[in-house]
Amino acid sequence: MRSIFFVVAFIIISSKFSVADTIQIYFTTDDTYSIEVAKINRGDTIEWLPKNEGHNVEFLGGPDFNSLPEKSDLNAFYSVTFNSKGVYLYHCTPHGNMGMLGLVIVGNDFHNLKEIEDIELSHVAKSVLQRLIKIAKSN
Ligand SMILES: [Cu+2]
Repeated sequence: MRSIFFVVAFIIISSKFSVADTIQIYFTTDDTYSIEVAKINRGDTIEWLPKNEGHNVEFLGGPDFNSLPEKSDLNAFYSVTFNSKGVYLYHCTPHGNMGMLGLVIVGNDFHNLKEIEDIELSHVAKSVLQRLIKIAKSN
Protein backbone atom coordinates (compact mmCIF):
# COMPACT_ATOMS: atom_id res chain seq x y z
CA MET A 1 0.00 0.00 0.00
CA ARG A 2 2.75 2.35 1.00
CA SER A 3 4.74 1.73 -2.15
CA ILE A 4 1.67 2.43 -4.29
CA PHE A 5 1.39 5.78 -2.60
CA PHE A 6 4.97 6.59 -3.50
CA VAL A 7 4.48 5.51 -7.09
CA VAL A 8 1.37 7.67 -7.42
CA ALA A 9 3.13 10.60 -5.75
CA PHE A 10 6.07 10.22 -8.09
CA ILE A 11 3.84 10.21 -11.16
CA ILE A 12 2.03 13.34 -9.99
CA ILE A 13 5.25 15.17 -9.18
CA SER A 14 7.02 14.20 -12.37
CA SER A 15 4.09 15.24 -14.54
CA LYS A 16 3.91 18.59 -12.80
CA PHE A 17 7.58 19.35 -13.31
CA SER A 18 7.80 18.01 -16.81
CA VAL A 19 11.27 17.19 -18.00
CA ALA A 20 12.89 19.62 -20.40
CA ASP A 21 12.21 18.94 -24.05
CA THR A 22 14.65 18.64 -26.92
CA ILE A 23 13.63 19.63 -30.42
CA GLN A 24 15.55 18.93 -33.59
CA ILE A 25 16.00 21.26 -36.52
CA TYR A 26 17.84 20.30 -39.67
CA PHE A 27 19.32 22.18 -42.59
CA THR A 28 17.21 21.72 -45.71
CA THR A 29 18.22 21.52 -49.36
CA ASP A 30 16.40 24.84 -49.90
CA ASP A 31 18.88 26.69 -47.65
CA THR A 32 16.41 27.02 -44.80
CA TYR A 33 16.01 25.57 -41.33
CA SER A 34 13.35 22.88 -41.13
CA ILE A 35 11.76 24.77 -38.23
CA GLU A 36 12.08 28.51 -38.68
CA VAL A 37 10.17 29.53 -35.55
CA ALA A 38 10.77 27.41 -32.46
CA LYS A 39 8.69 28.20 -29.40
CA ILE A 40 10.15 26.44 -26.40
CA ASN A 41 10.17 26.58 -22.62
CA ARG A 42 13.06 27.76 -20.53
CA GLY A 43 15.48 24.87 -20.04
CA ASP A 44 14.62 23.20 -23.35
CA THR A 45 17.32 22.24 -25.82
CA ILE A 46 17.47 22.66 -29.57
CA GLU A 47 19.67 20.38 -31.67
CA TRP A 48 20.64 21.36 -35.20
CA LEU A 49 21.35 18.41 -37.45
CA PRO A 50 23.61 18.88 -40.49
CA LYS A 51 21.43 16.87 -42.88
CA ASN A 52 22.53 19.06 -45.79
CA GLU A 53 25.97 20.47 -46.38
CA GLY A 54 27.20 24.03 -46.22
CA HIS A 55 25.24 25.41 -43.29
CA ASN A 56 25.73 26.38 -39.68
CA VAL A 57 24.14 28.37 -36.85
CA GLU A 58 25.32 31.83 -35.79
CA PHE A 59 23.38 33.80 -33.20
CA LEU A 60 22.79 37.48 -33.97
CA GLY A 61 20.78 38.44 -30.91
CA GLY A 62 19.07 37.26 -27.78
CA PRO A 63 17.87 38.48 -24.39
CA ASP A 64 21.49 38.98 -23.37
CA PHE A 65 23.67 40.13 -26.25
CA ASN A 66 26.78 39.62 -24.12
CA SER A 67 26.23 35.92 -23.73
CA LEU A 68 25.03 34.58 -27.05
CA PRO A 69 25.74 30.95 -27.83
CA GLU A 70 28.91 30.37 -29.82
CA LYS A 71 28.83 30.15 -33.59
CA SER A 72 28.74 26.58 -34.82
CA ASP A 73 31.05 25.07 -37.44
CA LEU A 74 29.80 24.37 -40.94
CA ASN A 75 28.27 20.90 -41.33
CA ALA A 76 28.49 20.24 -37.60
CA PHE A 77 25.98 18.96 -35.10
CA TYR A 78 25.09 21.76 -32.71
CA SER A 79 23.09 21.94 -29.53
CA VAL A 80 22.01 24.82 -27.28
CA THR A 81 20.06 24.77 -24.03
CA PHE A 82 18.09 27.97 -23.54
CA ASN A 83 17.98 29.20 -19.96
CA SER A 84 16.90 32.81 -20.51
CA LYS A 85 13.43 33.89 -21.58
CA GLY A 86 13.11 36.05 -24.65
CA VAL A 87 13.61 36.16 -28.40
CA TYR A 88 16.73 34.77 -30.08
CA LEU A 89 17.65 35.32 -33.71
CA TYR A 90 20.19 33.22 -35.57
CA HIS A 91 21.22 32.74 -39.15
CA CYS A 92 23.46 30.63 -41.32
CA THR A 93 26.76 32.45 -41.84
CA PRO A 94 26.99 31.78 -45.63
CA HIS A 95 23.26 32.16 -46.35
CA GLY A 96 22.00 34.69 -43.79
CA ASN A 97 21.82 37.48 -46.34
CA MET A 98 19.63 35.25 -48.49
CA GLY A 99 17.22 34.81 -45.62
CA MET A 100 18.35 31.60 -43.94
CA LEU A 101 17.18 32.70 -40.50
CA GLY A 102 15.70 31.10 -37.45
CA LEU A 103 13.83 32.49 -34.50
CA VAL A 104 13.64 30.95 -31.03
CA ILE A 105 11.07 32.23 -28.53
CA VAL A 106 11.73 31.04 -25.00
CA GLY A 107 8.85 31.15 -22.51
CA ASN A 108 6.58 33.03 -24.95
CA ASP A 109 8.48 36.15 -23.88
CA PHE A 110 8.87 39.00 -26.40
CA HIS A 111 10.43 41.60 -24.09
CA ASN A 112 13.53 42.06 -26.29
CA LEU A 113 11.76 41.96 -29.66
CA LYS A 114 12.60 45.60 -30.39
CA GLU A 115 16.34 44.89 -30.07
CA ILE A 116 15.97 41.89 -32.35
CA GLU A 117 14.15 43.98 -34.95
CA ASP A 118 16.90 46.60 -34.79
CA ILE A 119 19.65 44.15 -35.79
CA GLU A 120 21.14 45.11 -39.12
CA LEU A 121 20.17 42.65 -41.84
CA SER A 122 20.00 42.50 -45.60
CA HIS A 123 16.70 43.45 -47.24
CA VAL A 124 15.78 39.84 -47.86
CA ALA A 125 16.70 38.80 -44.32
CA LYS A 126 14.69 41.70 -42.88
CA SER A 127 11.57 40.61 -44.67
CA VAL A 128 12.11 36.99 -43.63
CA LEU A 129 12.49 38.16 -40.04
CA GLN A 130 9.21 40.09 -40.22
CA ARG A 131 7.47 36.99 -41.57
CA LEU A 132 8.91 34.85 -38.76
CA ILE A 133 7.86 37.36 -36.10
CA LYS A 134 4.31 37.27 -37.45
CA ILE A 135 4.29 33.48 -37.18
CA ALA A 136 5.76 33.62 -33.68
CA LYS A 137 3.06 36.02 -32.48
CA SER A 138 0.18 34.17 -34.09
CA ASN A 139 0.60 30.87 -32.24
CU1 LIG B 1 23.20 27.94 -45.02
